[in-house]
Amino acid sequence: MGSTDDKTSMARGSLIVLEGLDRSGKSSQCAKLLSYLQSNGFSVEAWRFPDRTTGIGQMISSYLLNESQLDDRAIHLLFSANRWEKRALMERKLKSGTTLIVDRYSYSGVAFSAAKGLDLQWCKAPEEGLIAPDLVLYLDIPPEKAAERGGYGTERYEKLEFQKKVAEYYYALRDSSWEVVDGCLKMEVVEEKLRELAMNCILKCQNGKPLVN
Ligand code: DGP
Ligand code: NA
Ligand code: NA
Repeated sequence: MGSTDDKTSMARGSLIVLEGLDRSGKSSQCAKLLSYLQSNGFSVEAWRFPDRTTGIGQMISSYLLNESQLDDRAIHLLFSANRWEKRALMERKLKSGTTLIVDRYSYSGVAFSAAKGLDLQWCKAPEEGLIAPDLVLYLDIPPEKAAERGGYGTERYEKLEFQKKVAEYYYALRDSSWEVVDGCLKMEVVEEKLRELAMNCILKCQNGKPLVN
């Protein structure tokens, strides 16, 4: 179209979230997607939640490493607060045209806590008002298969029975922003699918799809 030197008409970036069980391949796919988009000239950053670098993030990290104990609801609210403390920066980045590739977001927040037996609606409440993802790429892998992949580490949630429950909640949370990608396909095939879905999303956002909470 015409000139875009008016700042208010600058194309915004996309909020693209990757979700999946532990060991689903999310983190490596985030890195691959980031470098693909960067090498194609897009303004893009990789983020992750929990962001363990903040004060709240350090409390979360110590909990995940079983170095501290916290009430289930208290840790739920800390995970959520960790997303809230980054919200303003997230909005600025998106509005200034930067696409964010985010490893985990509110869906992890709800699925992991609901899997402990907390009420689903209670779990969702503190996530309300965070920026809604434009696209959620769910890497779908059977919990048994994830457990085999080099084994789990020692973090709190990396146990097969628990991950099975998390998977059930993830399925219950699917909405129109989701694209489910078979995480058992060859890595290169998954990579290609994610590229295509991400590119479509970025173009829609550039063409004026609004940013919503
Ligand atoms: P990661 O750094 O992506 O490996 O995540 C660490 C662990 O924390 C992983 O088992 C998933 C879990 N997790 C991530 N976000 C949340 C959240 O918001 N709430 C809860 N309860 N768990 C989360
Ligand atoms: Na993990
Ligand atoms: Na990860």
